[in-house]
Amino acid sequence: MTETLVYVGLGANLGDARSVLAAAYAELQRLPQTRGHRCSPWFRTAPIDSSGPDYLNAVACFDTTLSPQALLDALQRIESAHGRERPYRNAPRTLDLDVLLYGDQSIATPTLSVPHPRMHLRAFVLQPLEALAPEAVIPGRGPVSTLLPSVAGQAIERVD
Ligand code: A4P
Ligand code: MG
Repeated sequence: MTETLVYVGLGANLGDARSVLAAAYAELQRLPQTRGHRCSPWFRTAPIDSSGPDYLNAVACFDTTLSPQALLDALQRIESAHGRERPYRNAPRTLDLDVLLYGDQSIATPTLSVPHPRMHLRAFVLQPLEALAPEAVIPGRGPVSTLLPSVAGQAIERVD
């Protein structure tokens, strides 16, 4: 089966966000049918269209033979294992894992929209993505480097 390079957004703003993100990335590395994992630096970011404490965000990438839906299912299992609850849309969350990019594919099903429909508007996605893959291109939106200036007003700082 063909391998596809996928990008996954990681975010947390409740509880011990550092431990949760570290555990989530370790779990991504253990997912079957995945290899070659890499993770961006971590960033502290102000909530966008959301409330609560600052978020910790990162972007990971890896090669996988999982289908887009199987990947989403795996991400949702990891979220649930970290006590993710969904009281309302954009509620603060212990862990959010989003499929950002699945190769250069555009996907629109009832459960999955790829590229993630809001990723090009968000510094908390674009800045880690650029740090991980400066050459990345968002299908239908363009190179990440050309999108970054439009989100320059959003508060974000790299965490060491
Ligand atoms: N779904 C469709 N497409 C996708 C995709 N590409 N990746 C569906 C993941 N899921 C996708 O998601 C609801 C449903 O979207 C899923 O069941 C899936 O079938 P969810 O994670 O349960 O709900 P959500 O997190 O409230 O929605 P979503 O779309 O992840 O929210 P956003 O738009 O990503 O916003 N501010 C900062 N600073 N940092 C953040 O990380 N995150 C959000 C979440 C808002 N503000 C933030 C941050
Ligand atoms: Mg989500």
